[in-house]
Amino acid sequence: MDIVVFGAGSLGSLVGAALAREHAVTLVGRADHVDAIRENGLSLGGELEAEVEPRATTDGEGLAAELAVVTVKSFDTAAAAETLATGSFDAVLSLQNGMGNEETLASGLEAAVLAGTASYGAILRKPGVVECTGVGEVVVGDWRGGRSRAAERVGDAFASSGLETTVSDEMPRRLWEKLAVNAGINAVTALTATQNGAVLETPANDLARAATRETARVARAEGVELSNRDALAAMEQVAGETAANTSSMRQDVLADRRTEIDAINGYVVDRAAEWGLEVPTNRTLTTLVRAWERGRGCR
Ligand code: KPL
Repeated sequence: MDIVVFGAGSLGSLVGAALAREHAVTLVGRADHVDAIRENGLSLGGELEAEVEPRATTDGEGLAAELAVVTVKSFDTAAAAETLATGSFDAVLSLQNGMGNEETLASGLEAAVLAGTASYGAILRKPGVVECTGVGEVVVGDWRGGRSRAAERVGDAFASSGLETTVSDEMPRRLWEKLAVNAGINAVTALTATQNGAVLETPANDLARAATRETARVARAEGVELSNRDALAAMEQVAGETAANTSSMRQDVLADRRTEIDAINGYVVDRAAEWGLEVPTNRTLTTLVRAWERGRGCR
């Protein structure tokens, strides 16, 4: 399959390197990373290994492929949709954190839009070198739920590259479950400067569980069947499996970059307000991370 990975950060590079073992991959990324890939190829190390030579470019305009995998930060989704609209794709898969990305892509693109979640741990060590710090799972499916031929094909392409892949016909629930996981882990680890496993220990555990429970409650208000028990089990399972990993929000904070707080805990706060629900833990986490961003001049 011809695949464009749009947003070659940590996760995009990991997925791109794995896919390039079996497919014709073009990575769209930053200049230093693109230069390194053109010179020495892309090296994937850690718990997944690959030395591959995908095409790499900084210019995402006018590309054509069967599939575009979107891995940009959630606040860059609208810009990504505009750029992708200058090219031609049969399907576009969002493999991003946070909610609302699929709507943004669907409103700007003709292609079939798929939703995805990925729980692999990834760190971009230096330009051209990405490390898999935890084997997780990729789940793909139609973003509105239900069976989809496009999702089956994309699932096969991922699985044939050695990525643990599940095709799901209940993506809305999966996306809320992933949101509950990220709401529990990301801001807490970013603010306490800890690895993901710290949310299993007191006192971070109380905070993470409260944020996760609140998210599940909002999901239920939205008509999604996600019990507190399932959401908490998912959050603690991911925290356990990625215990030694640095969450993406902590990586952003360490690099003085804008975080995805608006699309994670901030999204929970916004949806809760629509339903008249109180989500004090998500509200506090959102306020603190936004205050950090303002202090660093990155919002
Ligand atoms: O998605 C993640 C992230 O860091 O954004 C988890 C699953 C928490 C893995 O670190």
